[in-house]
Amino acid sequence: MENNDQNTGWSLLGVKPTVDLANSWLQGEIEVYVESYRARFEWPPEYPRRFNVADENTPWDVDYPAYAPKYFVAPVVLENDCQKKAGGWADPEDVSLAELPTESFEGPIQLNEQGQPLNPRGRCGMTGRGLLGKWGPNYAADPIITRVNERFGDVEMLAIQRKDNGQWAIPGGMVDKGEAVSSTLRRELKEETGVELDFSDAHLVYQGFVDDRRSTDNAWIESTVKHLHLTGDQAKELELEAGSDALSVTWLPLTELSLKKLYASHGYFVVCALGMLYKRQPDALPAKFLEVLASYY
Ligand code: RP5
Repeated sequence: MENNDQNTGWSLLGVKPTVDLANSWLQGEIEVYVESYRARFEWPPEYPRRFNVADENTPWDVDYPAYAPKYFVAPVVLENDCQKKAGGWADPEDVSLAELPTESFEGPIQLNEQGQPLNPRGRCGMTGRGLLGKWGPNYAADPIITRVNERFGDVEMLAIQRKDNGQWAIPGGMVDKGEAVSSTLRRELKEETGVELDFSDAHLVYQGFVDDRRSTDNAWIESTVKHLHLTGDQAKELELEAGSDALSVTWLPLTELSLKKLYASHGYFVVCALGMLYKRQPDALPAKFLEVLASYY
């Protein structure tokens, strides 16, 4: 693509980026693929230590007799067994009693000899469900809302600070049983930020595996990620109010550092969403932000 002032929108701040966009990942098709890293090397405080799995030993078809991960299921999951408690959100602990899907966004789901689903990114050093309610994929929805702060020229996202670990995050959440994902996106945004928005024109960024520290060999999160980029006037109308799951809510300025520090794969999702926006509408983002996008890898 030709790199000139007409088609790249440098005019918004009158500054040209210093990076070579011609050689950037932004030039190609933006295909979102999430690796498993946090799922192998991080875990919530209630988990036992993960068994350390080297990259080459993660695939299920690699023979790995020394593999000895701990089994862990959090008490809160057992207490919410849907076959024992009305309104329970978790599968029964006995996997043979659970209704397992045969495929997910990641393709057909493999089972091990005990009938337990196998994580599509391979071994991650712990078996059981940990803090996740479902055997196999646990579906989430992530609404990315961005704007350009006209006063400072920053690109900002509507972010919440999570109560469980204090990290900033997309205001997403789990899809309830029988709920349409479009409703989850709306509901979670409202519950966590106080903001009500319509997602019918939102752009689909990704559907698949999330690199979440709660993942195990047998339970993981897959999300539908959608993006809405608001005009300054649309964003001004919104009144932010942190919900009960959030410590706070803010328009978070996006920098290389703030993106890297976002929860799970959220920084990557936001970068991909804004890269896709840049391709649809090169004038939408200030030149100085293109440097942040271009240097993401
Ligand atoms: C992440 O966990 C997903 O991307 C989603 O944002 C979130 C859902 O979990 P809770 O916020 O409900 O804990 O993996």
